[in-house]
Amino acid sequence: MSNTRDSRSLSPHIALIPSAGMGHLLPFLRITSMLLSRNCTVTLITAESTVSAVESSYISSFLSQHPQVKHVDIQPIQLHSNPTSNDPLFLQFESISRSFQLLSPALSSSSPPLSAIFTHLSMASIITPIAAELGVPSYLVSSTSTKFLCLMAYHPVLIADPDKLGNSSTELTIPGLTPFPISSIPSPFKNPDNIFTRSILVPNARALSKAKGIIVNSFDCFEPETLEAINNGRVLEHSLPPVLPIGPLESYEIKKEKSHYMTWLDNQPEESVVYVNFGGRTTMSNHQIRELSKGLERSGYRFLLVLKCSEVDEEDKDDLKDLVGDSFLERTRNKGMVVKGWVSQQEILEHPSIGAFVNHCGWNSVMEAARRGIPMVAWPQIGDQRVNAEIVKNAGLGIWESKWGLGLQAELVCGEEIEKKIKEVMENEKLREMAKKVGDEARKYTNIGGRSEKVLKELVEFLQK
Ligand code: UPG
Repeated sequence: MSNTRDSRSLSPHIALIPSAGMGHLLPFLRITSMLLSRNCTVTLITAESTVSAVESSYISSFLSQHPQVKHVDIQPIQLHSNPTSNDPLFLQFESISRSFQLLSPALSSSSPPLSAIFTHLSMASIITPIAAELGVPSYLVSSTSTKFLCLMAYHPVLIADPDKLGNSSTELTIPGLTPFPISSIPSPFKNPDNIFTRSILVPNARALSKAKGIIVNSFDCFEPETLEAINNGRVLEHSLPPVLPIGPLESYEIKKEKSHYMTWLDNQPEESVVYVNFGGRTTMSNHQIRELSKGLERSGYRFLLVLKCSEVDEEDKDDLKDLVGDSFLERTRNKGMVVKGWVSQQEILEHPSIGAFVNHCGWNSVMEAARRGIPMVAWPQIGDQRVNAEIVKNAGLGIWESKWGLGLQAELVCGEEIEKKIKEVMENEKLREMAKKVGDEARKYTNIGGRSEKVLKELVEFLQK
């Protein structure tokens, strides 16, 4: 095979390297599809064993629907005994990041030669030096909010001056941005000895400035203050390369048989269903599941409730009846549907029957709701999610009860409180209008000529040169 760029009008050849977990994989698949429709040549580099079965199945069905994608499957390096953490995502991350350190030969022999490498933020410290050695520009893909990205970029300053997060502080100020409530800052940020902080946050925060740019799944009018401050060089000028907002990312067509829950949605009136899903890896206590079911039932609204009981899908063995109770399923048979495991959220959120979305504020979910203008009840748990919830509230996309916690250690939120929030999100006309406006804006940004579409077009044109 020739190693020179062929005459196919020098379309850029981009290698995409996602990180572990569905929340990181899906935005890469979407960007891959967006690049393909802009005539780019694309190589997707994934690790052979994934954390969840659903990850492998998404990769293989994406590849079979997009046969033009070149695929490199990397065998992850097995970690030795005595692992540093028991978090399956973290272990997978460690294993694939070690194997990606050996990617140089595969990347340097790419044909046609690479125009750029896109990798996830969490791989910045590994991939940016490889790209620099090969003389190929590297772009980081941020799957979180731009505001949380700023917090990551500011982390080296926090580590150098721990007083900024001292016990008496209630807020953290990053010059140029509105302050972050301390309660929204994930605890590993405050603990330099934490395994996540040492192995992922610190090296990657330092590597951000080495990239040519950071592609963010966001759009100016959703995070106006942050994007404006960055674009005008008022914030983190030396720690961040140019930030390129191309969101909300376009969904790609999923060809598969119609699922039973989609058929059920077809039979529900427009905007009548409350959709509840806490993403790919959020689990909650059985007690909290019972209270959530109670809240849904008491609200009187139709619902589609999706439950997961384990971060790793193949380990999820709990029976639905034990989780919500046999009688609950019986009583709500005509009103709701409960599904355990993975659903196609993209298809669900695009269905006209969906009236509201109760979610943990994983950023992909937030952008998917924004794209459709669906009002949310934000119920964040860990990581970036509280920062994201505040953005959702400020953008007018949803409501957030900041006292609510989620997850096994959190204080129980009772059914009556949940009922109230569901009624509020379904009945507050002003909120529904504001959320619709967010959806209208999102479409303006991503339609031809819209700002997000232009940013991607210009990037592709730049890489073509
Ligand atoms: N999804 C489905 N079906 C499901 C559950 C999720 O299709 O049953 C999709 C969903 O549409 C979304 C993605 O999977 O595209 C999940 O991503 P996200 O909503 O961001 O949630 P997490 O999986 O929890 O994502 C992790 C972190 C989150 C962070 C995100 C991006 O938990 O806090 O914002 O990664 O970095």
